[in-house]
Amino acid sequence: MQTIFEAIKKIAFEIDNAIKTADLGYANEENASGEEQLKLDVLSDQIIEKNFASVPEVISLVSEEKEGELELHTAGSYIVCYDPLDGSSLVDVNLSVGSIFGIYQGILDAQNLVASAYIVYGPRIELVIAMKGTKPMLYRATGDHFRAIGEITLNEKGKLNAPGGTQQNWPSHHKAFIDSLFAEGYRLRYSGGMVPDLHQILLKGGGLFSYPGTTDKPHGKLRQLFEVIPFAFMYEQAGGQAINDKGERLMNLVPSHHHDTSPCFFGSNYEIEALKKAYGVK
Ligand code: FDP
Repeated sequence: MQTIFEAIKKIAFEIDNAIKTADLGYANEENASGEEQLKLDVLSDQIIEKNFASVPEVISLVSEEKEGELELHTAGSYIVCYDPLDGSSLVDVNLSVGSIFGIYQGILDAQNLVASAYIVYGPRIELVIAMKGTKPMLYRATGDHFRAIGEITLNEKGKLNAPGGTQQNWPSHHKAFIDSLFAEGYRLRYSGGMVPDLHQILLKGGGLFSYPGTTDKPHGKLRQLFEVIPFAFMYEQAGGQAINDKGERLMNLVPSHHHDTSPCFFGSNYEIEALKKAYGVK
C-alpha cells in the first residue's frame, strides 16, 4: 500500500503544477456521467494513470472521467477508484479543488474499501490518508515533499453547516432541518467543492456536509465509488458518521455501476443524530 501513497504524493505535485499552468478551457468531451470535461480534468486523469502504471500493487483503475476499468497489473492487490479533479469548475474562479482516491480490495463495494486519500489544492497542498484502525493523518507539502502534521479527530458536535444541491429542489424535511441548524447558531460554509468543504469540517472539528436526493437528482449527485465511500471512510475513522437518507451507513453501499450516486450526509455525531430524527430514520 505504501507505494500507492508514494504515487499519490507525486500525483499531488504534478496536478498542482497543472492547475497553476495548464489551459483552463473545455476539452470538448463529456465524461461518463454526461458532464462536460475541462482540459484539466483530462490532464489530471492522465497524470494519475501515468503514475499508477508503474505501481505493481495496482490491479486496475476506475476513474470518474472514464467509462469502464483500466487494467494495469494482474498480479496486483488493489483497485484504485478516483476522481482526478473534483470541483474542477472552481479552478477558473481560483477556489480550492481536490483529488479523491478509494483503494479497494476485491469486489467494488464499500465494505471492501481498505484505505482512502484525498488531496486539497489550495493556498497550500494538503493530503489526508485514512487506513483501517487509525485516525486519518494530515500531511502538508513543504518544498518537494510532504510533512506529517497530525491525526484528525472530529468533536462530538461542530459549528459548520455545508448544505449541497439546489435549495429549490430539496425535500421539505431537509430544508426544515438545515434551517433548524442555522437557527441553532451553525455557520454556513459551502464553496461548492466537495473536497475543501469536507476538509474544512474535518479540520475545524465538526459540523455537517449534506447532499440530499433532490427533485432533479433523486439519487443525489455525488458518486459512490470515487467521492461518497472514500469520504464516508474518512469521517468514520475520524470519529464521525456518514449515512444516506435512509439512515444507513454509507460504508454499507454496494454500487451496481461504477458511476452510481447516493444522497449523502457526513458529520460529527451530534449533527448526524439530529438529521436521523429530522428524516425519521434510525
Ligand atoms: P463539481 O460538479 O464542480 O465537480 O463532484 C461534484 C461537485 O463539484 C462536488 O465537488 C461539489 O460538492 C458538488 O458537485 C457541488 O454541487 P452543487 O453545486 O449542486 O451543490
